[in-house]
Amino acid sequence: MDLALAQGWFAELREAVSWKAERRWMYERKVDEEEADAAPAAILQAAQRVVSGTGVAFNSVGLNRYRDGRDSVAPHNDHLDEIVEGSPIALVSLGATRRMTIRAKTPARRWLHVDLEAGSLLMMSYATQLHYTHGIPKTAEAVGERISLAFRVKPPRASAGARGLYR
Ligand SMILES: O=C(O)CCC(=O)C(=O)O
Repeated sequence: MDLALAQGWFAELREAVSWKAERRWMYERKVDEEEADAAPAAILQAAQRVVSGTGVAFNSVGLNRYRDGRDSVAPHNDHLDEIVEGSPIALVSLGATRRMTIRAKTPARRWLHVDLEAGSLLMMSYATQLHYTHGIPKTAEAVGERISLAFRVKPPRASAGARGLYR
């Protein structure tokens, strides 16, 4: 993706989103729902690009904000009861590059590192969640702020909250 676009989305989301601590603020929506107006434009644009580029009908996006190298996400797999079976997860990265560690759950626990650069899209398959953990470790390096958008396909009931767009 164009770096200038990624930088624009980053700047908009920093301002428009009421961040709680450093992470996790969840929008649940369908791209064509009328409540879509309530989401920041950057989220709608990103959702449209990710849906059209991947062909996957993502209907949920979770936001994570890493203020600096001390903010991290422990190794985990996504809650499989909260996503449609077989559906992938897409991560869009904005801001500073952070390194993700992906590690097999079973011996010999093979691992790999992926540098998540601004404007990049990382797709993780459903099977990845069964067999691997992923996390963003802390780093002592002087890194700037990062925001990631995690797109998921949630079952209809889980995505139809009382408040429609938000959950
Ligand atoms: O920030 C990221 O790219 C990873 C986020 C993550 O692991 C998650 O939302 O489950």
